[in-house]
Amino acid sequence: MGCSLKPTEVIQSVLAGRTFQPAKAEGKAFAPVNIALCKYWGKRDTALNLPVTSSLSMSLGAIGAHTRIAPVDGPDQVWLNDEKLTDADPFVSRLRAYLDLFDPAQHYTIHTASDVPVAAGLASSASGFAALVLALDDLYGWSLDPTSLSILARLGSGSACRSIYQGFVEWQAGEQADGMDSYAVRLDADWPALRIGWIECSSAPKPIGSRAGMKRTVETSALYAAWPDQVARDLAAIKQAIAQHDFEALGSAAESNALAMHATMWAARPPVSYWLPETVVTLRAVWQAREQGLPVYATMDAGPNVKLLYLADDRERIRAAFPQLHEVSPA
Ligand code: 2P0
Repeated sequence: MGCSLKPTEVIQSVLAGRTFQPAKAEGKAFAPVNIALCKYWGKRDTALNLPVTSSLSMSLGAIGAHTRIAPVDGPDQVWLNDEKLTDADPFVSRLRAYLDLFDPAQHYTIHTASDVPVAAGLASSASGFAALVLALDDLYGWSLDPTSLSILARLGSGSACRSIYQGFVEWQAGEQADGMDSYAVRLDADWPALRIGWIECSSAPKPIGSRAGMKRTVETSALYAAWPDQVARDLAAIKQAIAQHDFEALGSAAESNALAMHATMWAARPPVSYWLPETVVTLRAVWQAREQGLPVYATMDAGPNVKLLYLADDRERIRAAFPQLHEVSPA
């Protein structure tokens, strides 16, 4: 439907005449990490990061990225967790490519501190791009609404559009070619007892990034055709489970959704596999604990580590069953 736009045209349209005149010396912002309960895997437009399906996530409260940005005359200067990065660093080139979409002539000093554990396989690009957009909005005094901020964050990294909000967040896939209807909304729901933790299976670099992994899956996996229907079912079940605080319904739909996403990857040619032997050992331990009566479910993203879903009341039993658990839940 409609006409596709270039990323620069989307930005011009969203900014609607706002200027690049700083309103203050430095823009500052925080954005949370989000963990998808119903996953985003596959794009219908790679330039605009438009997804094939909607997705639904939970933001992790105070865990995320803190970003400060100030204009400079010289070259860009980028610090990550107090370490100055070189221009050759992939983090810097990705930031620069994104900032070029706004104004290629403007350079910045950027400080980002991420309290996402580096080895966690928790999507740090999502909180990073969301914090960057919020910091630009602060610097230039744009006062954009959350929908506009979500669209801008999506152009940096798809899942970043969900990190504009706390709580439960749905990224509505939209249908338009220009993606102006593809942004995140916060669900009118909360569930303070719901917890997320993670178990490290490996800190080794991933064999393939999620961007290339999802492209290969869409292009070559015979199972990908079934993915949109699976998402439609899981999304409905997860939204209902959140509304009713039905933990078993939530956990079972979220776990099945994550495993189905990985099944589409395994069927790609060549296969996209993030799993290691430790991943399988951990998943089997989760299933065994559940069989023995412990309410715990697993979810996984584009990496070998396993995230656990559980309720606050079961925390001590979960810690006893999984002593290696890192608790990251919003609390
Ligand atoms: C998600 N992931 O929903 C899914 C589950 C990984 C597995 O969003 O190319 O870094 O920047 O749009 O957002 C990771 O993909 O990809 C991701 P781009 P992104 O959380």
